[in-house]
Amino acid sequence: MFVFQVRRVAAAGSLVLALGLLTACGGSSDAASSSSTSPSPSSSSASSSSASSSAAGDSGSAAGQAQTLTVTEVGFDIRLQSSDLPAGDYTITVKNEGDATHDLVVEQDGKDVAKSDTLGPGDSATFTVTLKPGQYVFYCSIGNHRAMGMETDVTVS
Ligand SMILES: [Cu+2]
Repeated sequence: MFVFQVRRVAAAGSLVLALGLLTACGGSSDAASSSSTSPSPSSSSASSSSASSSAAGDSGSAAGQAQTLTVTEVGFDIRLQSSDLPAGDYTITVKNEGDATHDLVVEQDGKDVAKSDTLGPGDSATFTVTLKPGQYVFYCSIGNHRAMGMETDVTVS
């Protein structure tokens, strides 16, 4: 009976040694803290759990994929493929295929949230905007173009 207990202690000791070797292999930066002689087994297990959490590393940012949208301005009309868009990050390309100078402004609840450069006839430009669920208006801010009909409602959901 006594011999059996001694063997169990020896086995436990070798297990601790093996775990120590594994820890040393896993994170060399924590070798100093794991090799420190701590008298109580509870504190040693706490240090090993902190070592494993530090090994998780940074997960990075899950950047959403930007969607592309093309808006064409012809005459005093603003045309886009769909006036119902899913929310997300957008890269909007504006093409001025008319004979006048135009731009494109993205307005939400009466506030401009994004704007393209001013485009001469035949020019195009790209800008980015994050569209959240809500009601938007895409319009041209040049002169009185908006009053002439250069605006279109867009629903983002
Ligand atoms: Cu215009």
